[in-house]
Amino acid sequence: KDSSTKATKKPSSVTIRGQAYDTNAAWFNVPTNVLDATSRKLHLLKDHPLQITRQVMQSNFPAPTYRYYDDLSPAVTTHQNFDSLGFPADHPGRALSDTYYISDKTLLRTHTSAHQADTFRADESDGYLVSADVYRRDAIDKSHYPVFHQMEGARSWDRSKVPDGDVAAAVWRDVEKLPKHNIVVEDPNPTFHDERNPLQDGHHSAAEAEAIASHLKRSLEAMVVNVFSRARAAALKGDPNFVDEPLRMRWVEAYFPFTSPSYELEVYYDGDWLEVLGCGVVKQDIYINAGVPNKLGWAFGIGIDRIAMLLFKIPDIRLFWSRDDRFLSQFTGVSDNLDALKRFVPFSKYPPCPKDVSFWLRGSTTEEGNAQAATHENDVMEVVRNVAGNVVEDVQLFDEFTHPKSGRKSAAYRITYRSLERTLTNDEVVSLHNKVRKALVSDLGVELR
Ligand code: FA5
Ligand code: MG
Repeated sequence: KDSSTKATKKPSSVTIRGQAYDTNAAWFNVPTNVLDATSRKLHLLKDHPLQITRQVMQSNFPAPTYRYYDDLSPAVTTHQNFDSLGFPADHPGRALSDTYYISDKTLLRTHTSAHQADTFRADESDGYLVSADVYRRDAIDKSHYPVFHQMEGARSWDRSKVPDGDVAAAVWRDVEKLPKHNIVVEDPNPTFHDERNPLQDGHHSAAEAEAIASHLKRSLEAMVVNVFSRARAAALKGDPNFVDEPLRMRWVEAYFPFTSPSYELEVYYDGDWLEVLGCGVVKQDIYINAGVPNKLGWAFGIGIDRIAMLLFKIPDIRLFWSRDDRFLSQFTGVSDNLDALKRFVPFSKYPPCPKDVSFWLRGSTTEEGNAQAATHENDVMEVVRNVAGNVVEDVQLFDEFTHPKSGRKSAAYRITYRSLERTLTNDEVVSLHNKVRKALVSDLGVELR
């Protein structure tokens, strides 16, 4: 079952945020560097760009309507992360190749939605925001790191507390109170669609879904407009070459097991549409299972790192984890004065050092006919990360073929080594790369070519 690396010595228990968890050898796949990240809490660290970005985003969802939860532990149950949200048993997100497991019952949350059901059950306010670190086994490049941060927001209305029981009218009154903006947002699709993006029949009337979706979209547009006006002000202050273009946003249809209808919001950035958040009308079963069947409303989830990279123009996601003063000192004082926000000034870039490695993959059966897990790309990523840490900038699969006679598969990867903090010597990179090659053999059972 376990296709993850052997490099991780499997402890019988691990401690996360002061709480001990028993591991299970067949499931445990959390490398030390990822485990160490669980204690960093970058989104709470004063004057850290992720903390500043969280603050800017939160200011658009004010108390007391919204209550904030910023310090929930990342160790959650598979029930919280998947089952409570209606993920099917065979959903790919549950695989060991995609998710960090502590045991068959406990994992590192892959999204802040893991707290939806519990928060709906416990929270008596109209809305909430959960900001937290989330964990995914993933590719390695300048915008992907195994740990990132999300903010989840939800807003509910209680049927039993709305005058005349007319929820749609009550929601529209709340839409009127939202901040206005004058940006034309592209939104070509209907609010719901029978096949592609259905209304929850039997739970919501068309009028209710329309009202809730409008409140959802107007609230999120207002936040993005606010974030980008701060980003624009920072750019105008610091960058003489800044091209001042109007903000463009568009809504697209989406799918999540726990919302319907569902949407994603995209922002036009650097010549391309960039997905910034997913959202939708909360599946009524989640409220029902949480013991609050009279509630109905919306939820969203947004990536904080991605927004912080746009806000400060930070070029590499690894920088958030830096303890280098040349990085951290650039944000001093901003937590207490958001108007002092300015763009990040990159320090000199050290040269990249690319090295290639190619190997025969482990097959799905051994010669003895034993079933064996095939090598997953995320396993390769993790072996490289375990050996090279944050000195690896990018890992790209650049060649793949199957031998016509033996049927064996070969893969070739280009690993780009580059430190954010100093120039690496060639000897140092050669020695690191040799360690990576050895670890690929010992941990994944591949055969080097
Ligand atoms: C989710 O995680 C859903 N839980 C969002 C949601 C919440 C939908 C509530 C409906 C209701 P998704 O995997 O698309 O969805 O991630 C949401 C956002 O997190 C993305 O839009 C993006 O901004 C950010 N994100 C996702 N993956 C990464 C990554 N590898 N690196 C940085 N940001 C990421
Ligand atoms: Mg998405």
